[in-house]
Amino acid sequence: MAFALGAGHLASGFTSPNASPYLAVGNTAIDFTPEPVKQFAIRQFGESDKLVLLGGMGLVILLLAVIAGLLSRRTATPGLVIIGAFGVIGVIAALFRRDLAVPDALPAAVALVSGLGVFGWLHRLASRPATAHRPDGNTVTAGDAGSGETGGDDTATAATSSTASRRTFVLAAAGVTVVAGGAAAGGRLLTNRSGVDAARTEVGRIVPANPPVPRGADFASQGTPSFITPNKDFYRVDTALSVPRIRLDDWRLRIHGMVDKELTLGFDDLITRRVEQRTVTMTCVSNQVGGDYVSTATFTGVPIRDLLDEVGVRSGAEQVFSTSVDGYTAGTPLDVLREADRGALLAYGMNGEALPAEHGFPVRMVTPGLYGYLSATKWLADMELTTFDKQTYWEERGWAERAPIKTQSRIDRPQPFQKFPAGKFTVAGVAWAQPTGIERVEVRVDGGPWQQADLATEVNEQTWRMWRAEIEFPPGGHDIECRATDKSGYTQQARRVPPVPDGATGWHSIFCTAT
Ligand SMILES: Nc1nc2c(c(=O)[nH]1)N[C@H]1C(S)=C(S)[C@@H](COP(=O)(O)O)O[C@H]1N2
Ligand SMILES: [Mo]
Repeated sequence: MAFALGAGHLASGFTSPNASPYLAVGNTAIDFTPEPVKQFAIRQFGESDKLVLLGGMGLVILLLAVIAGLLSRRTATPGLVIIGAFGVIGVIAALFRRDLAVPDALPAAVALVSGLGVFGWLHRLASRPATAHRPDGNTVTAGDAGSGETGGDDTATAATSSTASRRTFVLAAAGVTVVAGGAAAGGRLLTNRSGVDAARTEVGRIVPANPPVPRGADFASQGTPSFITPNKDFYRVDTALSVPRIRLDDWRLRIHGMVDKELTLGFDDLITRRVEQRTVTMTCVSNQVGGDYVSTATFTGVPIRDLLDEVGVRSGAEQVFSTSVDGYTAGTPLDVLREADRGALLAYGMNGEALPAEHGFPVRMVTPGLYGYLSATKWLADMELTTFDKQTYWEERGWAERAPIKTQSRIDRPQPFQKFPAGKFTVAGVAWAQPTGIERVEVRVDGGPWQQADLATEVNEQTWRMWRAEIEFPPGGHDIECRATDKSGYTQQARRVPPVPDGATGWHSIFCTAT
């Protein structure tokens, strides 16, 4: 099993990284996982959900391999059948994935054939000792190729020879495992050959540095996040089991559908157009109240509005249906993309460097004020102007067609269940209401009167706003709650609404103890 997976991974280094049987099957498993299970996994494991899935798959495969081994004590057939079934599932998974083409079934086929071959060989080793010595000193050759059965008279022979053959088998199996590991590592190296790191350095040279953040834009020394989220800390949510690695020269973006004239752009074509820099707070629709799927960065890119003007949008078009290199799809409402002040970008720069591979290198969408799932396609490959009839990845799974970001606030200090000395204590946090902006944040303790918090300097209405309030805490346990009011006059309501289908709401509340 290990050899099959290793060989498949190596072969995927020559085709497409996602064609590795392990990843193709994992990605298919994600697609077929019922939405509630997915929600559960995201809640339980957060950004580690993919590692958990890959690890879980590993365990299941290991278990199956052990069972296959035990079933194959007499003949190789059960093991061959299980490996064969696995290989066929891998080939089918590769053939039916939207992000893979027919040649991408090759790694799974390599895994299938090599898995069968290696298993057959190991099985023969395990069941056919080469030579053995009878207790009486006569040398015999026991067993037939492929048959582990020994005659009734040869019990002693079988015992001795099985010790010898076991040693050979264990050595061979260990050797195969090492080769499998080497093959998997080789596949990884080949994948990285795409030179994404070098290309990122290259692109980084044309990304301007971030503008200075206004003084007082955060209360980081009092427990809020820094105003700009460093790229390495920026939240990450996507369906990609392995990060797509795209060579700059291979990247193309096609804009088509309900347009007057279709456009296909390479990276160099894109960056010759007018470029803007925008500081935006992004957040995920699956973010729970109080959650941390929210981050802020300065993005550099080409206004989507300009490109829409260039291709000439036909009347009747309702959304930009975008597709990523790995087959993810999203539908961004056209009216939002065409708003004069919205500033949706095809971004290639993030905080003064090229987009990190995890965040969509070379080009992604960024749309201020909309949840990421329908407005922020990473590893962008295609934009089609269509009507809302065309369903996207998350819509097919019950999420909303339109999803403006909901006004939200979060307490960052104290942390839940934190203990601190009774008396004056500064409670601090963050609030957001892109693209409207935050007007006011209030805090209350133990259901008492609302107290207005100090707001940090506003950077723009498309970003979060930090807040803090100094509060007197008598000794004992306390519930702290916060609520934000945005510039439209809307105040967050208490009732907790879960993330599905268009974003969570409700007041964040935490329990802490003043000692
Ligand atoms: N290709 C692709 N783009 C994607 C996604 C994805 O799964 N695949 N997830 C979206 C979601 S749900 C969110 S919230 C944002 C997150 O962007 P980030 O990972 O850079 O923070 O990317 C969006 N773009
Ligand atoms: Mo998201």
